[in-house]
Amino acid sequence: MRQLLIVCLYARANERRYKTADFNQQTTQSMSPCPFPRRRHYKEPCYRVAAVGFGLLCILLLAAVTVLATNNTQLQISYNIPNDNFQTNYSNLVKLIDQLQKENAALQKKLADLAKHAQLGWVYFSSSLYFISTEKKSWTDSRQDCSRKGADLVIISSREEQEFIIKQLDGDKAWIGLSDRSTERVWKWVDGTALTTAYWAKGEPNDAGNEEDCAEIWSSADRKGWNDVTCSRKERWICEKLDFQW
Ligand code: MMA
Ligand code: CA
Repeated sequence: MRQLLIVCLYARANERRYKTADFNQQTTQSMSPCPFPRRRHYKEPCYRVAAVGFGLLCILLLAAVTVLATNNTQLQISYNIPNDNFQTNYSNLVKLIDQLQKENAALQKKLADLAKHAQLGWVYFSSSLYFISTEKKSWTDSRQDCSRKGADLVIISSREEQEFIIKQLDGDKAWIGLSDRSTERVWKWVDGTALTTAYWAKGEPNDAGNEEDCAEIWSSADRKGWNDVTCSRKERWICEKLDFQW
């Protein structure tokens, strides 16, 4: 039905074109006959024209589809992006960038914090920051100073940490966060934990004069290790900030 309509319109259009051409030439001649005869007879040739047109259109479409498909494949190959995962990969990248920006900001903050501590004399070792005073105070006043600095007196929990502190002290001595003030001979760290592994100097703790309840660390060549002394004695002290993680 539709094909028939197209054929008719085509035939009529040709007929009209012929008539117009004749008028423009101002001729009195009779109009040229339409190459497509009216009714019945034009049906077959017009059909053929339509079929050829349709065929050409098909070829054109096929060529277009082929070109587009080839281009798409080339695009995928050159960017190496699997088409199905493109959206997922993109949103994963966005998430990753966001995460990296946050991590970078946190790291910048840590670095600034570390720089500030270093400027004030703190030293970093194995996830902790250490401050060794030049001043001398009683054990309690020393502990208070550490607290003001956001720390506490040092808790020594490994041979490496012991060696590190001895090295830092360079022959001198200083308070550590250990005492038996609450119960005699029961040594406790400032965080409330019991003493398990001790690094006492030879012959210590001796509670000389029955009044030595606070611990200090010696670093001299001949006497290395901890010693118990009178808590009111004025000594240098060591503060520790735990868990300074990178
Ligand atoms: C000695 C020794 C220690 C004691 C101090 C007190 C130098 O070391 O007896 O055990 O604590 O003296 O000054
Ligand atoms: Ca002692």
